Amino acid sequence: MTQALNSKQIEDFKHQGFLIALPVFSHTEMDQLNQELPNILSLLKPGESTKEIREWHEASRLLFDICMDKRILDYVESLLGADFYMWASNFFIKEPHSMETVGWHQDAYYWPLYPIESLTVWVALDDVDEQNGAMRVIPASHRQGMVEHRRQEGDDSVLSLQADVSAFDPDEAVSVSLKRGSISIHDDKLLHASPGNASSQRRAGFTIRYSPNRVKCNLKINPHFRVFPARGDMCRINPLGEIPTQRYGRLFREHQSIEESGQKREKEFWVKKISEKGK
Ligand SMILES: O=C(O)CCC(=O)C(=O)O
Repeated sequence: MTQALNSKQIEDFKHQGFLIALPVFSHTEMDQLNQELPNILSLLKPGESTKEIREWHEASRLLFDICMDKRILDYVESLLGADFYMWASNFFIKEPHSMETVGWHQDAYYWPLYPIESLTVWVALDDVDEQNGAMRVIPASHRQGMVEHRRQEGDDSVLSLQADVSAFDPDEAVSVSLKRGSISIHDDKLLHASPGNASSQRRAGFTIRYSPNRVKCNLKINPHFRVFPARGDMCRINPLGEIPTQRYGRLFREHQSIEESGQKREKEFWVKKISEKGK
């Protein structure tokens, strides 16, 4: 098994639920990627925002190759073990002076995946810090299990289904500062959020999600779910995706919104709770 992370980093991830500042891409590679990014963004239709760029690794070889970069997979293998797949990617781009935030949440609340064992790699396309709206995380919050999420309207968050802030202390949050080309990794139960970008510097991140092969998607909730085996055995319990051949491409499928998926997932949690009580 590949051990790109040392045993202290693996322990830290288990205890804190995240790792930061892991080097991956060189400055030259980042310059190249940022130079090519407009070719992807130009595929958005009028009225669509960068949030709509979801799972375009299924249509764009440029993005697919980032998701399957050996250096990233080596880190992920240290945490998930020898058999895992990649299944999602999206951009979180905050332009200068953009007040859009991401409310407190746990990724697993939105994903119809069982068991809850997935993780996210956040690739920094820019230098990211408190000034331009870096992600904030609550260390070790993944160990307290799932927190109730509630609908919250009327703030600047791109997510309206947000974690109940009475269940944790937002003042314990730490900022995930990253140099461009480096990555952070977070557990799917870690509470995280991000503030607006009041600075004059762009804050762009590309997130990639990975799961062990034993993790199965409820296709009734997400019928578009496609996996790309990354390491080890072929994943046989989820539908396989097709590797894209064109360098820049987009999906035209009707995505279920993240909110919609969260609502269905919320119902599932609810049903589970009732059935647990009934035991
Ligand atoms: O980049 C951000 O601001 C939030 C990212 C996020 O919520 C995630 O990667 O799950």
